[in-house]
Amino acid sequence: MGVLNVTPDSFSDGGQFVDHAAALRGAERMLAAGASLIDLGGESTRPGATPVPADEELRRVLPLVRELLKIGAIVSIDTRKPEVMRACIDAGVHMVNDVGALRAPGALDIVAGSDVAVCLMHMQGEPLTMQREPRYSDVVAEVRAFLQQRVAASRTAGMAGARLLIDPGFGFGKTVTHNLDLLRGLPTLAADGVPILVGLSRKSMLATLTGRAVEQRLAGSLALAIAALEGGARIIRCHDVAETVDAIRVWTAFRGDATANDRGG
Ligand code: 8Y4
Repeated sequence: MGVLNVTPDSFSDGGQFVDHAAALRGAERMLAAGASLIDLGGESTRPGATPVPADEELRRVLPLVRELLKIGAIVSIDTRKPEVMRACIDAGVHMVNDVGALRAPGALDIVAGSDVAVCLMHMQGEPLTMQREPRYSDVVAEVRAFLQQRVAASRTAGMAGARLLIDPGFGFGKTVTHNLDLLRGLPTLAADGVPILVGLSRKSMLATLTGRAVEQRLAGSLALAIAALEGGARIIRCHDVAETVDAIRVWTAFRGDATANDRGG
C-alpha cells in the first residue's frame, strides 16, 4: 500500500494549493513500482496538525480519487470523516482506511451500507494529544480487545468478515516500547484471523532507534516491514514502494511456499 498525501505544499505561495497533477504522477510511480493499492489522504493525522473541514478535505482528495480510478488503481481513502467516506465511496473507492476505526457518528453505517473494505486501526487518545503520556498495563491485550470490539461492531452492522482489516496503529498513542511490544505481539493479533495492515514507514520510533531524520529512515523502515511480515502482517503501508516491494520479494522467497516446496518447486 503506497501512501499518497494530498495536503497543501508549504513551499508554494497561496498557502492552500494542492498539486493534483504531481500527486497523480506520484501514484503512477508507486503503481509502476509494484504497489497493489494507493492510500489517499487529505488530512494530516500527525500530532499537532490543524484540523481540516470536510469540504476542504474533499476538494483535495476527490479529483484524485477520480483520476486514480480512471487509471485502474485500487484506492483506499484515509479519512476519519463520515462525509468524506460517503463521497469517496460514491465515487468508487475500494477501501476506507480509518485511524478512528469507524467510531465517528455515522461512519459505521455509511461503510456498512456500501461494499468497500475497511481498515480498523487502534489509537489511544486523539491525534493532538495522543503522544503526551501513552499508558497501557498490557499493550497487546488492550489493542487486541479494542480491535476485536471494532470487528464485532462492524459485523453487527452487517459487514462480511472478508471486508475487514485490523491495524495496531503504530505510533498512535504509543511509546517506542509499546510499538516494539506490539510488533512482537503481531502473531497474537494475527491469531484472531482478521488480516493485519501495518504502517511503520518512516515513523518516529525510527528516530529513537536510529537517530535518523525522516528522509533517512528507509533502512529502518524496511527492517520493521520485514519484522511485521514475520509476525503475520498482510499489507504494508509505506512511502518507498520500490524498495519495500524488493524487500517483500526477498522475504517471500526466504519464507518459501509449502506447496511449491512439496512439489520441489
Ligand atoms: C513520517 C512519515 C513520520 C509519516 C510519520 C508519519 C497509519 C495510517 C497513518 C497506520 C493506518 C504517518 C493514515 C501517520 N499511519 N493508517 N495512517 N495505519 N491504517 N506518520 O499506521 O504515516 S499517518
